[in-house]
Formats: sequence, structure tokens, C-alpha cells
Amino acid sequence: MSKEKQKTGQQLQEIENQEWRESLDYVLKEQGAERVLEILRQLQIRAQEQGVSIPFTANTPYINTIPRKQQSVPPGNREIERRIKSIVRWNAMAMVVRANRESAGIGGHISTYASAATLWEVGFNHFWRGRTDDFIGDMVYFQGHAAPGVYARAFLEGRLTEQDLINFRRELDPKGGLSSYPHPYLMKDFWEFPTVSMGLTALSAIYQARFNHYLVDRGLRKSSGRKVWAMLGDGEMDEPESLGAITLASREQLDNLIFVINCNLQRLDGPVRGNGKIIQELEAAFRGAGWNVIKVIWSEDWDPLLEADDSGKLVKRMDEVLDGEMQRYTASSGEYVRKDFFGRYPELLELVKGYSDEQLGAFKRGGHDPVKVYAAYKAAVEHKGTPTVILAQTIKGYGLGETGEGKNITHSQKKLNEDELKEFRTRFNIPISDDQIAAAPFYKPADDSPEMKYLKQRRKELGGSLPKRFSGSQPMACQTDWLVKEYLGGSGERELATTMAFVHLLAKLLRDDEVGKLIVPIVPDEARTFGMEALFRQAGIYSHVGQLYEPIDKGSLLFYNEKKTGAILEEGLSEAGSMASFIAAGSSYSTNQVQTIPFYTFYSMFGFQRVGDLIWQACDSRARGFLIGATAGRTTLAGEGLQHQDGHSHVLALTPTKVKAYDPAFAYELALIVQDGLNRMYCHQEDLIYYLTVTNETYLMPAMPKEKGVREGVIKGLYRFRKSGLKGKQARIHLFGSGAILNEVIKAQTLLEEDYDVATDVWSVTSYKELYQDAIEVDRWNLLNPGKKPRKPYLAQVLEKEEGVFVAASDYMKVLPAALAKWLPGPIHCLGTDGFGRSDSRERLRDFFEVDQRYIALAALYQWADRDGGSMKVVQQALKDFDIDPEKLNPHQD
Ligand SMILES: Cc1ncc(C[n+]2csc(CCOP(=O)(O)OP(=O)(O)O)c2C)c(N)n1
Ligand SMILES: [Mg+2]
Repeated sequence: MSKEKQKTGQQLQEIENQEWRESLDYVLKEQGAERVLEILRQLQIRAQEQGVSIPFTANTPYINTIPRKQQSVPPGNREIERRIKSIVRWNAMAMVVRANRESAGIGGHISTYASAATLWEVGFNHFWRGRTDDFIGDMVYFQGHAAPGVYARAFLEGRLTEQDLINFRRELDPKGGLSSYPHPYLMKDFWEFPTVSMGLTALSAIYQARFNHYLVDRGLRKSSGRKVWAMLGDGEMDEPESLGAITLASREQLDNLIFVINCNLQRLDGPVRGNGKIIQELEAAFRGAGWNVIKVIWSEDWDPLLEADDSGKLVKRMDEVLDGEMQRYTASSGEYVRKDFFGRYPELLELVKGYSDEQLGAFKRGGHDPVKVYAAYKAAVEHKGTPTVILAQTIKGYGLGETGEGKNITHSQKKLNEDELKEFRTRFNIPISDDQIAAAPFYKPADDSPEMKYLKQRRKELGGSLPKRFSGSQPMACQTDWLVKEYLGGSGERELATTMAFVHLLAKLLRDDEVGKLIVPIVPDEARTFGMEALFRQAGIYSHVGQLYEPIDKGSLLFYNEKKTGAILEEGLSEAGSMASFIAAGSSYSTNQVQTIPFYTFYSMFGFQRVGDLIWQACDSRARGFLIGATAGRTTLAGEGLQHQDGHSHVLALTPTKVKAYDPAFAYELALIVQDGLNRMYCHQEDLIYYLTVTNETYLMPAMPKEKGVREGVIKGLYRFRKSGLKGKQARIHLFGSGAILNEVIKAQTLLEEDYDVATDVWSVTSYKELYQDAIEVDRWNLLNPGKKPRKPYLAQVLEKEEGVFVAASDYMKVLPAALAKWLPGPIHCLGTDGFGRSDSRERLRDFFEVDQRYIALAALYQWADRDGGSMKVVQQALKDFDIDPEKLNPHQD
């Protein structure tokens, strides 16, 4: 085809395109959007019938979702708001710069808040409502490393002093300081939600919004219209947890939830999607998941161009430009933008011919335009039926000019020199003179200035300052003896597992008139494994829409009973989601003023190991509740093998200090521990989490021994369960046992006494962690109080009069008892289950891991021979008696 002909072909196509567009405009004008959609549907069907395959796209064009014509107009004074924003920007920047001058390497981030400032200020001035007597307030999750922006605003609002800002990231300063990131644990009256572990915010916010519905559906709170806002980063969305629960949010119709994703197109190292478009990628994911997606890509500057874009080339160019290129335009001149962006098509050059290079270079992104942002927020809060995500395009390091704007290094930039400070000051018009500028002083206008009056008035009208964390809900009664009484007498002839005892106790709590309604059982698709299905009927499985189908097992007693007032959060296969629910329920005493009591029951292997960071976050959130690690114990969970058998969660549970960790053996221990947890967390209002491992091995549950101190010992971690049965002899051997392994220890006692005639005492260790924490605290006190009468750890007090040797056996790693060696009156040998699990029977597993009665007795005889006058000959004989092969596989290595 000749060039000439090709050209006419193209021209004809152009004319055709133009005609179709004009027809659409006409229909839209005359008959409205519905009619346009109908015609498009008809055309789609027609094309498909004729064999034109239509590629799937979940995307809309790369333009703002809300066209100018449909934008709501922001109320208020735009100019004053701009000035306030500039001052907050300045102070946020100055606090990082000054902190790093004071102490190089102290860290902090300037460029993240710089990109988010408009997104946040529109929220602060118009949308985010504080808590008042009449309204519970909105919940706002602030992007963690943009915290300086929140501090800088709190400074203007008079909530923080200049000294506080000076001490940003220097919390240990005698004058106090501000924590690097949002940590309720460290600033308990200020931050509500910890957010800086990337990925957990989106997840937590979704489950929080769902929990807010749950409280209303269960009649624990009145519907209030409160919203949950999650302010997120675009890089952060790469964390699997960020997108992992978005279908739950739409399924649950969480129109109380709004995500605002600050798409500055960059993360720490460089572009989020240099070769693609993060906004389009996220749009497709969220639209696919059923969310309402609002894109805020371009500022008002672009509106006239878009409206004059008759050729459609501008939208085409916007669609094809890569994020990597957009980032480059940030740092380029207007001349370059004209050439590279608009120059791609002659129609575009024509379109912008009336604009100077300077004007083109200054065209803003949507996320920096308060009018566009306001319109998006307004539409989001008014939207019904699904959650909303706002995808706002911004520039990372906005306002940092040559030094940082859009540069790949900008995330880590913490210092500005004098010239850079001057430039920043001038750009944002901060009244600081040249001779003061070097010190980067904070700036606060006078109290009677229009800015301060406006800012305070806005917050007053919106219900006061935010973020603000509240504490103090109605404490529960401490009198809980009714709960434990029946477990103290043992199970008689009936064999029970600790899991069964726990479920029994939970059912009892749920039935109670006082606390029953506050109990929140949480389970990730394992209720049947734990024998919890009886609770389905009793408490119901929570479902916002009730049960719309007749369950297949309706006729059975334990049918799958979904209902709107159901108490159980059956989270399906999501341990991370379940933990997010745990946090929402566990911190509800503060966030909702309703003290709910979560019992999250899970496969113990998939607890601390799988969702350790969320447990850490739960502590940071000051959440309270019970974590129940079921099917626990490396050798007690038979058959399941390597990736199911947990022999180390108690080691991991050592890490968060606010977690109390127990490995109870018997029903009365379990009941007393739960009682203690209820008292301390819900009556005395202590911010603790109780972790209990329970197992599925059934055995007779004994009655609680009558001796003094047993109750206390159960809670403090150790008590004598059974004294030696040998008349007139004092025990030379002391066996420590925990969880299901305590039974092996008891059998070993019989072996040692009957076959070897060595007096042996059995001790139940319910918590190595409790004993350890108490001991190190006492050690510390003694160290800091030389010359005073030394204190004794509980462990040493209880064992004060004991002599001989010690052997500890548990279903967990040996390091747990080994950590106590220093405070014991005699040597200890530790048996435990270091290594990878195997699928086999309990008996074989306990032989393999060397924690059965034979190994316990052998270790005791060895210790006794080695350190306390026993004989090695006896040990050699025992090895034979017990049929133990010294060459057997080493479970720690094989
Ligand atoms: C789980 C986790 N990994 C790493 C980090 C360190 N980190 C903090 S911010 C950040 C980059 C975030 O990029 P983005 O979400 O796009 O935020 P922006 O600063 O661009 O707004 C990284 C890697 C973290 N806080 N959490
Ligand atoms: Mg980013």
C-alpha cells in the first residue's frame, strides 16, 4: 500500500472514531449514563456474537474516576487550609532534619509525609471525626513512617510541645520524646493503631471494620456511622497481607471502610512499578474483588486539556505512559515534559500550544489537589454497599525540589542544607528569615492568627483532636470462682484432653449471663479438629447476612449455624485474618468502649511461627485476650509430622514480654490459668495476652493436690504435684514435667521408685516463661541493690529445701528448662523435642525424641550417678532394661 493511501486510511479511521465519540456524547447528554451503558452492553454482545473476542479488562482509563462536572465543591477556606498544610509540612520536615543533626543516624522520613500531606490535611479538615459523648469517632490508620506529619499537626493543635518535637525519636530523653512510628504501647494516650509493619495495616483495618459491624449486629454497640480509614503506601501493597483480605471486605459489605493509597509510585529503593502502572494494577485487583475504586490521578490543571481532548490522544497517552516515566517527569523541566509526554502525538502538542513550558512543568498530580481529594473522600463516605479504595497519584518528596522530589534516594533523605531549607521555606511561604533558617526552627503562628483559629475550629466541629487513644471501659467482676470450681475435683473415671476441658470451659463462659455476650471465640477453620462444633449451635457463627441457605446438616444437633447475632468468628483458612480479628476484639475496650474477650483457638504450629508479627502488633495495640494453641506438642500431636508438630511455640512466646505462656497438663491448671487471665486482663485491666497450649491426648484429669501453694504455683509456673511415695526418704531426684509429658514424668517416678528405689518428686511446670521472667527480674533487682538483703526468685524459694538432681521433660525445646539452671539448687538435665517432627504414633514419637518415661528415668539415674552419689553401673543396666539403643538416630539432627 502506498504511503499516501495508508494516510487516507488512517484519516478515515480518525473520522470514524470521532463520529462514534460524538454519538456517545450526544446520547449521554440527551439520555444519561444508564443509556450509554446499555448501548455499550449491546455493542459488546453484538461484537461477541460476530466472533470478536473482547479482552478482559478490570481497568478503566487512566483518568480520574470523578469527572470535573460531578465533583462536589469543598467547603471552607482553601487558602487558609493551604497555609496550614504548608506549616505542617515545614514542621514535619524540620523535626526530622533536627533530630538527625542532633544525633546522626537517628533516622526518620521526610519524603513520605511530603507526598501525603494533602491526603491527610483534607481528612483532618473535613472528614475524620473525633470521639465525643455522642459519637464514638472514626478510626484512622496512619501510614507509619509518615508519623512526623501527625506530630507536626498535633503541635499546631497544641497537643504536643516544641520540646516534644525536638525529641522526636529520642524517647529515652529525660524530657520525654516521640516514638518513631505509631506505637500505642509507647504513646498510649496518642496512637490507636500500630501501622509500621508494612502489610498489617490493610489487613487489620479490614477486620476492624468487620468487627465494628459484628458489635452492632450482636447488639453490643449502636450503629453509629463511624468509618475506618486506612492511609496506605503503594509499595506497601506488595505485602501479601495487604491484598490478602480484600475479598472479605466486599463480601462483608464493609461500606464503613475506606482505603486511601498514596501512589507516589515509589517505595524505598526505587519505583514501585517502573515498567508498569501501579494504580492500574491496584484498580484491577480491587475492582475484581468488588470494591468501589476511585482514582485521583490528575489535578484540576489537566481538566481543560481532558475536556478539549477530542482526538482521545491525551487519554491514550496517559494510559500508555509508564510509572518510571512519570517519575522522570517529576524531576524534569517543562520543556522535557512537552517534548516527551505531549510530543508523542501531534494532536497533543497542538492541545498544549497555549501553555508555557513552566506551566506544563507545574501541572500537579491528583493527590496534591485538595479539590480532587475532597471530591473523592466525599464520594467515598457517601458510597453504600461496598468498601472504597482511593488511588491517589502523588510525588514522593513533594516540595523537596531538586534534592529529593521524585528521586530514588528520597525515601532515606534526612538532611537538608541551608540552601535547601531556604528553598523549601520559600516554596511554602513559611515566615522564617534567612538568618534564622539554618537552625530549621519550628513555626507556629500566633493563637489568634487566622490559621490557628481555623484549624482549631475545624477540629472542634469534627469532634476534637485525632489520633487519640482512650483507655478504660467497664471492668468485669473479679469474682470468677464459679468458673473453675468444677475442674478442681478432676474428671473421675472420664478421660479428657486439655482441649476438651478448654472447650467445656469456653462453653460455660459463653452461657454466663454476665460475661457470655462479651466472649468472642475466633477460629480459623479448625473448630471440628478441636471438638468445638458444639459451640456452633450454642453460640452461632457470625454472619452479617445471617444464613441465606438451608445448611446440609440442618437436621443434626451440631449443624453449621450461621446467624447475624452469632458470636463465633469462623475466619476460614486465615490465621493472619484471625489474628487481625483478635486484635480488633482485644483492643475493643479502648477503640469501642466495649470490653470484649477474644479466645482465638488455632493449630499451635500456625500461631507464633506463622503470625508472630501480628502477635507482636497485638501487644503494641495493647490488645488483651487468650491465644489458645491447640493440637500442641511435638510428640503429642500424633501422625501429622514435620510441618504440624509444634515443639517450639513456647520458645517463640518468650519474645513478647506482655505474653504469658502456659503449657498446662491438667484441667484444673487450665481453669485456674484462664481465671487468672480473666481477673488480670478484664477486672484489673492489665494489658496482657495469655497463651495456653492444649493438646488432644486424652487421659484422666486428676484433682488439684490439696497442699498449700498449689494454686499459686499453677499461676507462677511451678508446684509439687506428687511427693515421693517411698516412706521416710527425702527425694534425691526431682522431675519437672509439663503439658501431656507430665504423664510420662509421673510414670518415670513410679519406675524410679519401684524398680530403682530412688525417692523421686514430681513437679508440674506450667510455665517456664513465668519462672524465667520472675528470676531475671529478681536478678536485676539484686544487681541494682548491692548490700541489701538479696531477693529470691519464686523458683528458688519453692525449691529451697530440696536436694539432689533435677530432670525436666516437656514437649518443647530443651532451652526452656535450660534457661532456669542458674537458679536451681542442683544440676539439671533437660529433655525436649528439638528437631523436625515425624508422622507416627505418640509412643514412637516420644521414643524418637527421647521424652518418654524411659528416657526420663534414664536421665534421672545418670544425673544421680554423675552428681549425687548414684552409680553408673545402674545407668548402664537401665539402658538395657529400657531397651534403648545408644546408636539410635539423633532427633535433633536427623
Ligand atoms: C514489613 C516491613 N518491611 C520493611 C519495612 C521498611 N520500610 C518502611 S517504609 C518502606 C517503603 C514503603 O514504601 P511505600 O509503601 O510506597 O510508602 P511511601 O514512603 O512511598 O509512601 C519500607 C521498605 C517495614 N516498615 N515493614
Ligand atoms: Mg510509595
